[in-house]
Amino acid sequence: MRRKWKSCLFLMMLCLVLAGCAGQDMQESTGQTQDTDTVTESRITQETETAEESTQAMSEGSDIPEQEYSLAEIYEDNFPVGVALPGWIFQAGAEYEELILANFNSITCENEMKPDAILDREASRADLENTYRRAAVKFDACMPAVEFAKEHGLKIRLHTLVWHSQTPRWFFTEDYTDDGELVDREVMLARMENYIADVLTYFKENHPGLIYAVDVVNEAFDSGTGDENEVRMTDNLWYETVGADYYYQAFVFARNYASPDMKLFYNDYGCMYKTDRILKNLAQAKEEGLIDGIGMQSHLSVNEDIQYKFMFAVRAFCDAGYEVQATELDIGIEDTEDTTLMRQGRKYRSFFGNMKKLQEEGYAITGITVWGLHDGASWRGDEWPLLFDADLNPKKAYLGAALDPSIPAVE
Ligand code: 9MR
Repeated sequence: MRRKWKSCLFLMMLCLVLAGCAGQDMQESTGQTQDTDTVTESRITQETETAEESTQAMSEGSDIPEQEYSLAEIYEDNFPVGVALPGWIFQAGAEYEELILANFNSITCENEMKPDAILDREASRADLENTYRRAAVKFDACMPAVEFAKEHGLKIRLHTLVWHSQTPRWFFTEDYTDDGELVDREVMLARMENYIADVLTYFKENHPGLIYAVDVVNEAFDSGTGDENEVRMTDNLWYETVGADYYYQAFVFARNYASPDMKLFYNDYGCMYKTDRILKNLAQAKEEGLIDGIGMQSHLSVNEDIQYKFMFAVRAFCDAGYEVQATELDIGIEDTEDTTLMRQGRKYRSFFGNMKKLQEEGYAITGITVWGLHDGASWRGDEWPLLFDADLNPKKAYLGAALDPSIPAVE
């Protein structure tokens, strides 16, 4: 994988050198800046700013910076480095594929393994007698990701089985219609069990070894919704049909049907602000051996305290016996001034650097996944939160994640 990337880079560099001035003329006539072109074509090169950085980054006799990284390789002794990908990206062309394969060894489907992608409404409604307790499922939406991962030896995080969002209302009703009457606890527990069983069994039997982590439950705890333990009560049909223990029941079923190499995760946002609540609510499942890890989504902003507050939560979860994965990392900024991009780079450096350090100290950190490949494809596109810009150019965020010396650590 790396060799392919290197030879591709070499070819691109050769072309650029040969193209020389002609290339520059063309840039002017097409209105593109040289900076954009150079970085775009070399993809994994870096914008250099100071003489010192230039000396370090330039290859001899060429003005093409030769900084080359693979995040997966940098952290290969620590944890997998993943990226969330939408389905369309597998048809988006070779440059996307190259970039993914050069940097990541794990992927998460951004939407295609969620219940609204897997549940088959037509098939469920067509055969209600047989599907009343076991809704039909289909896996066509996630197939491009599954095939891509298998072809290139990547692993997949399965996101997600039980979530109040992106789970259609019809799944909770008597006749699988949007406005039907909600079923009772017993029926919904059966549907939950069968859904979890069918999804996990499908991957276990058809793609053994592919799924290494499963977000069994997503975002179940929220303050101020009315539940005494701060289980999310509002806008949550799982809570409404099954009750406050729905997340616990999901882990019971998941453990029953998962293969031993599928680690079972509770995944949530804002984990550093609700560490105690998460630990308290998961205690029973943990005690019973039903859960392996906590997925800290890590949708952060450049103003948040990563080094102390976030890492404190990581240590607290690990100390309580959980694995920790950062499952949806992105770090938003408010503008794209150079100084802001540098701050973002430093935050990424802090995030990756501290996670690596803790892992090396023995904390069970078992993955970092960024939530999207580039700013143009991010759910927070107006906050430029990712490692690559919309033209796939590496940002200072990327250099920070790669622990490049041009991005000073936050001390
Ligand atoms: O990135 C996902 C976006 O494409 C979807 O429109 C959105 C719909 O709910 O879900 C986004 O992913 C979410 C993830 O599944 C759970 N944590 C929050 C993520 C961002 O909203």
